[in-house]
Amino acid sequence: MTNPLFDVLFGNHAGKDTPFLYLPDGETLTHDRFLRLAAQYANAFTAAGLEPGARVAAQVEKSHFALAAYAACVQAGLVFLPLNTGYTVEELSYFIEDSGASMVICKGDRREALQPIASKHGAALETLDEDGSGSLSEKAAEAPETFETVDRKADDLAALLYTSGTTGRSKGAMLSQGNLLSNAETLAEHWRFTSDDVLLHALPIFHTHGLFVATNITLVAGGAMIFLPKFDLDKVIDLLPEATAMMGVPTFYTRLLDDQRFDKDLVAHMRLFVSGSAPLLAETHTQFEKRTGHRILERYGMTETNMNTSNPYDGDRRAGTVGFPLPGVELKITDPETGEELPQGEVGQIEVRGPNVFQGYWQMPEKTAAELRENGFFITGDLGVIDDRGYVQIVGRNKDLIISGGYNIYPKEIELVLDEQPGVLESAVIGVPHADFGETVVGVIVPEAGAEPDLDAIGAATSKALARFKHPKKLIVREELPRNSMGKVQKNLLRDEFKDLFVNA
Ligand code: MCA
Ligand code: AMP
Repeated sequence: MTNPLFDVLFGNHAGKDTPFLYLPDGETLTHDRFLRLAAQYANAFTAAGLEPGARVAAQVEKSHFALAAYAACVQAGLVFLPLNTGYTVEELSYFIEDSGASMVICKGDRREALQPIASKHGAALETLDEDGSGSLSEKAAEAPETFETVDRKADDLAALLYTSGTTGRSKGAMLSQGNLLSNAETLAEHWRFTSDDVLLHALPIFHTHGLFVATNITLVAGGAMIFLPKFDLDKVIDLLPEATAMMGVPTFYTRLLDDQRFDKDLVAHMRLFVSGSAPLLAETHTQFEKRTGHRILERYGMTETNMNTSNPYDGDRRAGTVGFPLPGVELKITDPETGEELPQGEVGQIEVRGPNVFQGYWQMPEKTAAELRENGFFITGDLGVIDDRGYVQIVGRNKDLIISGGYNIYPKEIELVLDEQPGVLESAVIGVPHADFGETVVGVIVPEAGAEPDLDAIGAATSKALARFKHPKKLIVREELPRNSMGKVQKNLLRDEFKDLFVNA
């Protein structure tokens, strides 16, 4: 028996003194040292009574300790549930309850606020700060540096990642060992990663992009990562000469292009820049090539599916497209009404099937049935078209979603909060173009008859309920919302009206 994900990502590197992580303080962590640290955390988890299959929810800052906690979960057969560090206590409460997490790991300064919630739901609470301090590390420090890897099968769950939904209720996407491993192996090969690669890692590690794409691929290849706590323009520019590859959301690339230090010489030795999580403007692609001589490789994925398509490594990387379905992934464009496949060249909804596609939504069989067909095709909610050369182009979304700086925001979640505020009759939340984040959030509020809603108080209520990146950058008061003859709010009219709020300012 084996643990396929652990064996390939981590076990293969046991005993290797090759560099794995270049840390911000100048220290280099070898693959072997990292594995010994992970084994200590795995021992700490087991000593706390966690059984294979138990969920471990972690809201911790990015650090090699946090990454070791992920590796430890894989080794101990636990289901890793990473959470955006921006989530409020109210948001966390839902994830802890819904997932039935057996352990919650948080920053030290969150312990007090989370203790009652963890206790209420019977979860153990441990702390872990970015410098490695906290109760989890204290327990791990006492533990042996070896751990007997727990057997797992390809269809056992490895991770639970929450993704918001159009109803405002987040859904836990269940990702199996096989989902993560197949995609990491495919991408490592497709993008030619080897043990010589050094990936400049500036993404957060609580999402698919930073954890399952950037990190898992590097691990499959046995390469190394320059592990930055976050995207810091000066640091990225300083460190690019040490790297061979970088992955980022479009905001990374527009910020780099806005800086004159970012030029051909700085990236002469780089072999690959990958973009995803949000649309990369064709203009950014073109400017990037002009400035650096590199063509960004754009790919397309989702939390539920990992990566689905990619532009070619060799061959034409076409601006404004997300390339071809990855090996082993089937993609079709269907009529949203009938589900029938459409002829090439017609716009429809994108559906995908393959070993990358998740196992369903945690304890939400109806939602799973609505989006994951019995024949294995997953309805992505993205609208696309396949061009005459087979490249997939994403032309829009069939779901009410805003992507700000690579973070997904579902308007419904914000509307539910706004609608509850005193003096508010109803609201509509829309995404409008934003020069830095691609899109940003605007809230349109309709007051109750005779009421004058207090916008400061509404801002404060939003802060308590929702992570900062979801807050409307502007609240606008309107007498009424535009509606069609069926009574449906015409958000397209609002988006059009406010489209210049953040681009021409
Ligand atoms: C930070 N802020 C944001 C965002 N990030 N507001 C809107 N959208 C954002 N994305 C807010 C903070 O709350 C703060 O607000 C202010 O902006 C500055 O915060 P700071 O941390 O300094 O921001 P930053 O460092 O400039 O961050 C911007 C960023 C970051 C570098 C673009 O958001 C980022 O790393 N994004 C990557 C997201 C990602 O990995 N997505 C992948 C999801 P205030 O000043 O008001 O307090 S996975 C996925 O989508 C699929 C599967 C896929 O295909 O990959
Ligand atoms: P998430 O909810 O974080 O899983 O985000 C998945 C969504 O991000 C997809 O359904 C797309 O709408 C969007 N997305 C990811 N990559 C791209 C891309 N390269 N171009 C356009 N949209 C993308």
